[in-house]
Amino acid sequence: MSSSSIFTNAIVRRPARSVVNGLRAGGGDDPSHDGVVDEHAAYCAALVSAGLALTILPALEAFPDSVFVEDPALVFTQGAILLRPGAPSRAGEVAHIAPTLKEKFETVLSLDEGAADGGDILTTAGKIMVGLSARTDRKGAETLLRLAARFGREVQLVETPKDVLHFKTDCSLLDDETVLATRRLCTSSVFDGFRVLTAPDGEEAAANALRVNDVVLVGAHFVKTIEMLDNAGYRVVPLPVREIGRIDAGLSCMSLRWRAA
Ligand code: CIR
Repeated sequence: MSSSSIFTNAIVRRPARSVVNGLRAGGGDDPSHDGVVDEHAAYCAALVSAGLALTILPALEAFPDSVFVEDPALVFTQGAILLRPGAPSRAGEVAHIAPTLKEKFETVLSLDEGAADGGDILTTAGKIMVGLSARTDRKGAETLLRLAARFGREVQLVETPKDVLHFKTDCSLLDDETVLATRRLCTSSVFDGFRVLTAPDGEEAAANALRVNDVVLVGAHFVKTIEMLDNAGYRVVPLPVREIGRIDAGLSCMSLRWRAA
């Protein structure tokens, strides 16, 4: 199996009632709280079925977007980095995830300058790609580059397409050699050296899939993407994402995943 897709552990956080007020770029209806709870439960069950040991953190009412634990931190086998989310309403989430990371990892570093969201960080087998976006600025990305070097990891700065929330809104890793990406992202040379499967037109949001061990979690209503991945030989687990999709989220953002040493 691809080294970049092997995970043993994950952290998730229960959705707060306030999740209905989660940030969204394009406006639109609130998600239903019950719907998000159901989608989150299905997601947690899928991670457990894929073989992960889950740590489930309690809901944080003061932080509507805190269910998206991917954004305040970056984790690896060797340690963790506390980030600085670019949305002011999310900055306080870092202090709430820090104690758990300090319990789980011997080394926990902190980004002390700039801004960076985990949603902009794609960890591949060879390097960590950091997308500059409205949430991740150059200062944050360059600081991250220096911190990741302390874990022996190389960082490549890349551009997130304009008006796209996060770099990983538009891509996910399917295995060490292959990414699933939107057409608008792969027109740049960002994935040179990778095999690229393009999300079918109209299913751009499916690009935020999640490869975990031997399965790929994909939004259940992205039927063309599921067929494409199925035909390419991946074992797809379809999951409901319509409610979290209303607040600009997909499948990577609800967990922090790593392979224990
Ligand atoms: C936000 O705008 O921050 C949330 N509503 C969505 C965050 C999604 N995070 C992710 O994909 N890593």
